Amino acid sequence: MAIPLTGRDTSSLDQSNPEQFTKDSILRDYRIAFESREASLIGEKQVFTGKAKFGIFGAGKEVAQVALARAFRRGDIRSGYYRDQTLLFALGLLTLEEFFAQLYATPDITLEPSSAGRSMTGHFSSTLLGPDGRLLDLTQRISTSSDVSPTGSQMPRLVGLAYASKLFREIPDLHGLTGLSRNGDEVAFGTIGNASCAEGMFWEAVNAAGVLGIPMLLSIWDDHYGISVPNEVQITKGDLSAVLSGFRRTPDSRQGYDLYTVQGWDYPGLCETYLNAAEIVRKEHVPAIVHVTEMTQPQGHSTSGSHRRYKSAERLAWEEEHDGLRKMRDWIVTQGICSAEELDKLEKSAAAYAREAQQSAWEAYSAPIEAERRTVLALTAEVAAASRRGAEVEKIGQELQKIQAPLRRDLMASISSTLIATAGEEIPAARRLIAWRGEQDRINQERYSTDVYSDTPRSALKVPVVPAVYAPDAPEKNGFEVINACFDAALRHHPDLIALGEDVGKIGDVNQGFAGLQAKYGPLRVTDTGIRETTIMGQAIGMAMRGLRPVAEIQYLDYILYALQILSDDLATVRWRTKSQQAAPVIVRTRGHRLEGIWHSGSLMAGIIHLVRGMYVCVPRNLTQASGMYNTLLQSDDPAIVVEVLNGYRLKEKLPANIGEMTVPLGVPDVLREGSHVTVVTYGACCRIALEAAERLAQVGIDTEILDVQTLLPFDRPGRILESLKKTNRVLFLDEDVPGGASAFMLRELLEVQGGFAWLDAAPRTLTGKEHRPAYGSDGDYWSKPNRETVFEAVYEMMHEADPRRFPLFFR
Ligand SMILES: Cc1ncc(C[n+]2csc(CCOP(=O)(O)OP(=O)(O)O)c2C)c(N)n1
Repeated sequence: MAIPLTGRDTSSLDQSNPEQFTKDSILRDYRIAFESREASLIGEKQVFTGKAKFGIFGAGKEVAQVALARAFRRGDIRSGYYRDQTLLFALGLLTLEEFFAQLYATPDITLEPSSAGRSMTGHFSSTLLGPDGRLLDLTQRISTSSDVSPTGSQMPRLVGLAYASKLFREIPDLHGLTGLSRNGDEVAFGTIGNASCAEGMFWEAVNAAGVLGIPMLLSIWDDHYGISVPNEVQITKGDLSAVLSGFRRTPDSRQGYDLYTVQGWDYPGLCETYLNAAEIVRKEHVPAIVHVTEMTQPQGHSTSGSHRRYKSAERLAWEEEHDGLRKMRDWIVTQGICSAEELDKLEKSAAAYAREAQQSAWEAYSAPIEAERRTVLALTAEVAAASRRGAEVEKIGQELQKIQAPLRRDLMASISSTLIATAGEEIPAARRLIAWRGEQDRINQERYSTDVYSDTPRSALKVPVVPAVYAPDAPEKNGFEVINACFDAALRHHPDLIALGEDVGKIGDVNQGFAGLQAKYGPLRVTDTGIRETTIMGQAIGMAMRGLRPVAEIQYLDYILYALQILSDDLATVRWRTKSQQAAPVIVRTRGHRLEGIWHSGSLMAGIIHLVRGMYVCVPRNLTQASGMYNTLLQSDDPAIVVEVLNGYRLKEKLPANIGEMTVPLGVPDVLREGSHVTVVTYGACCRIALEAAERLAQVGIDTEILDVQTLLPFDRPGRILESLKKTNRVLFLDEDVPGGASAFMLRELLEVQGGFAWLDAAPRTLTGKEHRPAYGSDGDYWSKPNRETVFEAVYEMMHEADPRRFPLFFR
C-alpha cells in the first residue's frame, strides 16, 4: 500500500516502481540511513584506534540521500563528493564492506572497487568500462563518475555528463548508440557542499548548465559550514537560495533553473521534491538545483579535528535536535508506519550488520599482510640463525612482530634493516629475502602505479602508422586549410566527434580550422561555448566518460591555465585513480608558442607536462603533423593535448591526399635534417627556426642534425635522440619555455632515461625563452625567445669549444 507523504500520494509520480512509499520501502530507507550512520561512527573509531589513516564521513546527510536515491533511474549518473556514502549505499553502488575497504586503503579492485586503494575514503566510483576497455551498457545501470578531493571540481564534469544527454537526444546520428543512452533521458545528478559553492567553478558550471539547458539535478548539502567557516563568510547574504534565485527560469525565459529549497531532516518533503524535480529535469531537459538546508554534521568535518572548536553550544544542541535520523524516526512513528519497538529492533540489527561489515573488511584487508609478515619473520629468523649478528637481526624481527596493525611498508623497512645489519655476509636466507622483496615491489607497482595511460588494444601507442601520401601535384595550402580538411574528414568518419570551444562554431575557430564545418555538420557537432575554460574541459570530460569523442578547444595556450587544475586533478587522473574502471579520452586542442605579446605567445610546456601525466602532450611543428596526431588520437582511448603552432596557420603546406587517414605515431621524433656535428632537439615553432639556423651553420662548415620530438608525453620511445648523440656527441635542447622548463625535462630524458651521458663530448646545452613572459612586438619577441641568430651562435659556440682553431669566435 502506498503511504501518503505530505498529504499527497506521491506514488503516482513513479508508476514504474509500485514499491514506492510502501512501509517496506520507507523502512528500507531508514535502515540504509541508519547503517550508514553506524558506518560513520565505526569508521571514526577505526581512525582513532590507528587502523585507518583518515576519516571523512556522511553523517548528517543520510536522510536527504535516501530520498535522492529514489529519483535515480537506470542510465543516470552522479558527480559528487565525499559526503555521499548513503546515496551510494541506497543506489546499490557501494556495500558496507567496500566502504570500510576504502577506509583501510585496501589495494584490491575486487574488494575496493572505487579506486583499488588509490583514493582516500569517501571517493566513490563505479565501473564504466569492461575488461576490454570499452564502455559497458550504461543504460542498464546507475553509475557514478569518480570523485576527486578539490572542492567544486565535481562541477565541470557534471556539466559534461548532463550535456551528453542533450547530444544523445538532439543529434539524430547518435540515436543508434543504444548502449550509451536512451534518447537522452538520463539525468546527471550532482552533489556539492554549501561552502564549496564559493568556488569560481561552481558559478561557472551553474551558468554553463543554465545556458545549455541540460538534464542536471544538483543538490547542495548545506550544513552551514565549510570546515569551520560559516555561510556568512562563504556566500553573499549567507544564503545560497537567495543568490541563486536569479537563475530561476520564468515563464517567458527559455533558459534557467528550477530551484527548490527543502530541509535536510524532512524525509517526506525531500522525497517529494526529488521525485518532482527529477521528472521535470528528465522530460524537459531543464536543470534544477535542490538546496537542502538545515543539515547537520554530527561528527564535525573529518577526523582531523573536533567541531567543538568552532560550533557554539547552541549550534551543537540545535544540530542534535535536527538530526535527520532522529526526525525520520519520529516521522515514521507518528505516521503509524511502524512502532518504536520495531524501529529499535531494526536499529539493533542494522548496527550489528555494520559492525560485521567492518570486521569482515578488516579481515580481508589485514589477513594478506599478516601472512606476508609471517613470511618476513620466518626468513628473518633464518637470517638471524646464520648471521654473525644474529642477536641484532633477531631484535629486528621482534620489533616487526610487535607492530599492532602492520603496513606493508613496515615489512619493507624491517627487511632493509636486516639487510643492512648483515651487509657483507653471504647468507642464503638473506638472498631469499631480497628475492621476496623484489617480488613484492613488482606486486606493489601493479597495485599503485599502473593505468596511468591506457593499455587496452586502443592505446594511442598501438594505433597503426599511416604515413602521409602526396599526389604528384599535391596542392600547397594554408596551414588552416590543412587542419580544416582533417577535421572535415574526422567529423565525417566519427559521428560521435563533437568539437566545442570559444568561437569554434559559427566562425569555425579564430584561425578557421573548423570554418564551414558547423554549416555542414550542425550546431551541436561544431559548437560555440561561452568563455569558460574550466567547464569547457569539464563538459568534454563528462561527454567522453559517456562515450562521446570531444575535441575541446582552449583558444590560446596561455589560457590553458584556467583549465589546468581540472585537467590535472580530474582528467589526467581518471584512468589511474579508478584503475581503468573509467576513462575520458578527451582531445584538448589549443594553439600556442609564438605570436604577439605576453598572453598570446606563451609556451608554458613544462608547467603543463608536469601536471598532466596521464594525458599525452603533442607539440606538432605544422598542421599536417597536427592532423596526423588528431587522427591517431581519435582511434585511441587516451586523453591528450595538442598544441598547434599559432603562427603556422598562414604558412603553406602540401596537402596529403590521405589527410583523413594519415596518422602520426606518438613519441617518435622526426629527423628534420641529418648532420654529424651537433644534435639540436626541439619541437613546435622552434623547428623552423632551427632549420633556418642550420642553413647558416652549414655556410660555416657546421653540420647540424635536427630532431623534432613531436610529442613531449610520451617522449622519444625509440631513443632516436640517443642514436643521434652517438653520431654527434653534442646536443642542444631548444624551445620557447622558461630556462629549466621543458628543455630540462628533455635533457633529463636523454641523460638519465636513455643513458646519454656516456656519449657526450661536450656539456649538453639548453637554449630557451627568457624567464619572463614574452614582451610585445616583434622586437620584444626577438629578445624574449630563441631566434635564428641565437641558435646559430649557441651551436657555433659548442663547435668552437671543440675546435677553437677551426671555429674561431668571430661574433664576440
Ligand atoms: C580546492 C580545495 N580547497 C580546500 C580544500 C580543503 N577542504 C576540504 S573540504 C572543505 C570544506 C568543504 O565544505 P563544504 O563544501 O560545505 O562541504 P562539507 O564538507 O561541509 O560537506 C575544505 C576547505 C579542498 N579539498 N579543496
